Amino acid sequence: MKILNKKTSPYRNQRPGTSGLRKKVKVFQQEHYLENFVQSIFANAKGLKGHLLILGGDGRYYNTHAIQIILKMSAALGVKRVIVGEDGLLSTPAISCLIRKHHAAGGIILSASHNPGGPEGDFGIKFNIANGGPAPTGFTDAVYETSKTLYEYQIVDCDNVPLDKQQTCYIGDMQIDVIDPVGDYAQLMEHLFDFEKIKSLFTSGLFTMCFDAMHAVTGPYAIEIFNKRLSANVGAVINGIPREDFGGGHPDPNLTHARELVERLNSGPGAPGFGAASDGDGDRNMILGRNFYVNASDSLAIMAANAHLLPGYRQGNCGIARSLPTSRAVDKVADSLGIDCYETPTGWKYFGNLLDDSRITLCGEESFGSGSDHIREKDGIWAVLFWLNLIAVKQQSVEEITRLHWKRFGRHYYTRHDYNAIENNVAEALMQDLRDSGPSLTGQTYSKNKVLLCDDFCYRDPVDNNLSKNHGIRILFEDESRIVFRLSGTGTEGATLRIYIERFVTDLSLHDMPTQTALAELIGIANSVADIKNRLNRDGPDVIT
Ligand code: VG1
Ligand code: CO
Repeated sequence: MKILNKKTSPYRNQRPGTSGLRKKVKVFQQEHYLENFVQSIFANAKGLKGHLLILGGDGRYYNTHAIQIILKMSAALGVKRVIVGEDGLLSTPAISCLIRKHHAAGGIILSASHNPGGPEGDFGIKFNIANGGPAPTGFTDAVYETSKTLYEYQIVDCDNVPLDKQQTCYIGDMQIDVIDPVGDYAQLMEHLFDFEKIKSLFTSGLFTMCFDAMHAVTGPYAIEIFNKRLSANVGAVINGIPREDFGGGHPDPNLTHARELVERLNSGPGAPGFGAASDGDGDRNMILGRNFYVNASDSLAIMAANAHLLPGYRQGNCGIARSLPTSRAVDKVADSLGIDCYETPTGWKYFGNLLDDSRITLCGEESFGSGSDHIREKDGIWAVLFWLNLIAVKQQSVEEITRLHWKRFGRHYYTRHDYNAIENNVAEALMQDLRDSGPSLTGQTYSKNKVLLCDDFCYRDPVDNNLSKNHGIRILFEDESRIVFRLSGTGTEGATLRIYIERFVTDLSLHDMPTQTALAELIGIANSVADIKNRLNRDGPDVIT
């Protein structure tokens, strides 16, 4: 085995964001760009040498190219064995599952999640640690520091490894197992949910579903689990073949991007009773009923309130966590169950310690993400199975389950307004001004609604005591309404401003308003407090979810 010492020079823009390093494909195609970042990971991931690495991605353009490079660099590092998905495919939750199942030292995930793919699209790379979850910020900060002074990397000079069939091969002493990407994950799902009961929904002939894999990585998982193991109806999986460019679409499961699915669910009495979609790397989910949309924060709350009804969660929740911008619907459930509810910064990495320390069972984010202690990533197919199992147990529709939940706990109207590709300095100034003016908002009244608190969210991890700051400006009102402002950490073009708005309504007669109408007053307050119109010079948000 011939190890080459390659000379390189550092790139200055390799700081990982909310979920790994994400850049345009064109950026990753610069000479040594990917190699530099991988070497920076290897320099900090001390456990990899002599151990097992899990490797795969969401199938987007550049995925297999990156896998070949990483395999050759892993052999140069002295990794003992690599498990890689056939055709280079592994969903993010499947990688988390495999790391845990095979006691790997870590995993590398190649994905830019819900960002578009193809040569003009985005690419990304993320390192997960031995617990199966995203590396914590201490690690990603260290990787960034290394990348700034990196002048050399090591790679084996050898042929590409065939990834198109399941087999075992070697680079030098390093064993490479090309495996079925679905098997281990599907087995874990069977352990958590009552597949027989879900199957009886479909065999009754009265229930149909439609899952939109959005031409991304969940296609093979959905076909194996929904079609083969659960005998779902014909047409249960659409867009099920992964493509390098996601069929030219945007693999983001929301009402804007999963339009084909939404149209099917809204197509009248013959429409499927259940609809769902996942994102590029399979960790997100959107849940729909016939002509009915469940927002992700409500979905988390409903799961938390009903978990004890499902086989994998019979013992109930030991606690719950949600990210800061996620609505407080789940807090009401935690209150009623008498368990802790943790509020964390955005990004799954902040749930890892809480899960490892058995402080929480379920956790989730407003951005179409939910998960549990079964792995250390959010999990799209898992959420779909959770809902299917719940429907099978309750024998109620998605809409009935959701409305009864609102009746019991109150309804949290919720929306997120995104302004994309803003100039960085404009976005930074907007946030800084909010930070500066925040304290003076406390005590002020807007449309009879008093501001109880305005601050920049800080989080002290209760397990390792680490403090992390500046995670978003939150304005809390007396009537439990809330506005949160933060900048995205996953975009690849300028800055993205996210404004999250929620309002809590207990009065049943007010549970039928269109969301944007119910929130109109608060949206107005948010826009005026941040002076959106003047600063951004736009008519409205680019994406509303
Ligand atoms: C977004 C979401 C966040 C999520 C992250 C990764 O981050 O808001 O909730 O954890 O994407 O999701 P940001 O910083 O752009 O708001 V994904 O499916 O990568 O894996
Ligand atoms: Co994702």
